[in-house]
Amino acid sequence: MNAVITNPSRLLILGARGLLGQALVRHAEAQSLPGVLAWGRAELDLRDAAKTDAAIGSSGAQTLILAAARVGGIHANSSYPVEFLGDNLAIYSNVIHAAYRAGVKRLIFVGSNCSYPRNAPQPIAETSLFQGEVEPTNSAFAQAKLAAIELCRAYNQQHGTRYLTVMPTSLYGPGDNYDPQNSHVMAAMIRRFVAAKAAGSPLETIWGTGTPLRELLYVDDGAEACLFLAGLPEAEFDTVLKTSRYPVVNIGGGVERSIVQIAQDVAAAIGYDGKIATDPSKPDGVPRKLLDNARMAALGWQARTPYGMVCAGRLQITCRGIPMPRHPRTDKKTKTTRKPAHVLRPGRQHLGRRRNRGAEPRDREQHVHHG
Ligand code: NAP
Ligand code: UVW
Repeated sequence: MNAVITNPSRLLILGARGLLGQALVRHAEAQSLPGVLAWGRAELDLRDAAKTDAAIGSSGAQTLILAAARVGGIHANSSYPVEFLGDNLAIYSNVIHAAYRAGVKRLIFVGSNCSYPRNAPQPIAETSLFQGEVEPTNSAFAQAKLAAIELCRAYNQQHGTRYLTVMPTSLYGPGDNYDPQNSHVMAAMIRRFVAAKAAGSPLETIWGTGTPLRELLYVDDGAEACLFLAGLPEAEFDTVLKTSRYPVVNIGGGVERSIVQIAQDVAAAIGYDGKIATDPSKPDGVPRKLLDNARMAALGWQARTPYGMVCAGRLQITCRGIPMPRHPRTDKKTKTTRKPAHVLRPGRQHLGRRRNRGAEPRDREQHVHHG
């Protein structure tokens, strides 16, 4: 499985310092793809329409993966819905329009499982899109994704472009964001239990009932799936685009665990032996969001990285990657302490720097992004 792909031509990765973006860069390098461009925000703020148009226009990109977005946890999403909607609408519309003007041949827009209706039948098929209300705690974020999905569909219809949205399930792995306000469930748990173990805490309380289920996919599998789609032969790519009204494909096939189980998995991997309690007064988020992976399976792709013991090994690796806790805004060292990423800057073809993704916990509460 997963072997039959052609190389995406002249690939541009946007959001290259994010969790998924770093994995995309790793895989592009491992496949020795020629002429890959990988940009983070430092190279190009995608909210700036003119600069985005100029940079993508002169990039020579034939294939573009849009993995940049303003991403945050339940707390951040609830506190700053204007920014989550406004920034992401700007990023998505600027990039999609610039890609059209630049004649980009294939665009892979990274959507999210959170854009499906909160009560979608499980496992969630691509045809469930727009069939109900999204989870209110991340509504602004999810609606920006839905607008971008519609925009891709509209460009395909009106201009004959070939823009595809991928809908990954919850990702975890090295390079995750450990900021307590902005982290996804696995990273939030890792941070929490690393700190609990270091403090010798006898009891850790996690938000909500602990019963919601999350499907977890190792980020390298998610990146591999994006590149697999980007490199599909023409006819197969067109079939994926036209399978349903919206040109969308799920990237699932991970393992499903409850929030409490994830906490236990992480605690065991880290060696935290205190008690774990739940706080049902705090929000749960969506009760379940298991993706139907049938379309990817039919194309011959499936997730490779098993959970369980392998996950424990991966978690230990990930934990070792957590830098000494410092707040990025109060300690300039945090911006430059990590190994440089292989990032080619627009117009200046030299290495960029990966930002430090750790942060000082601001409080003892867990603003876990149950995404
Ligand atoms: P992430 O680690 O926060 O990465 C997002 C990246 O977007 C950041 O590294 C940031 O760049 C970049 N960015 C933000 N604002 C930008 C701007 N104005 N201009 C240019 N770049 C900007 O998030 P992720 O987890 O990799 O997620 C990537 C995509 O996958 C998102 O669309 C997310 O919704 C989707 N997704 C993620 C998951 C998951 O579990 N992680 C699941 C499903 C879907 P800098 O670092 O350079 O500032
Ligand atoms: C949410 O689920 C809110 O975000 P992401 O797409 O980053 O997982």
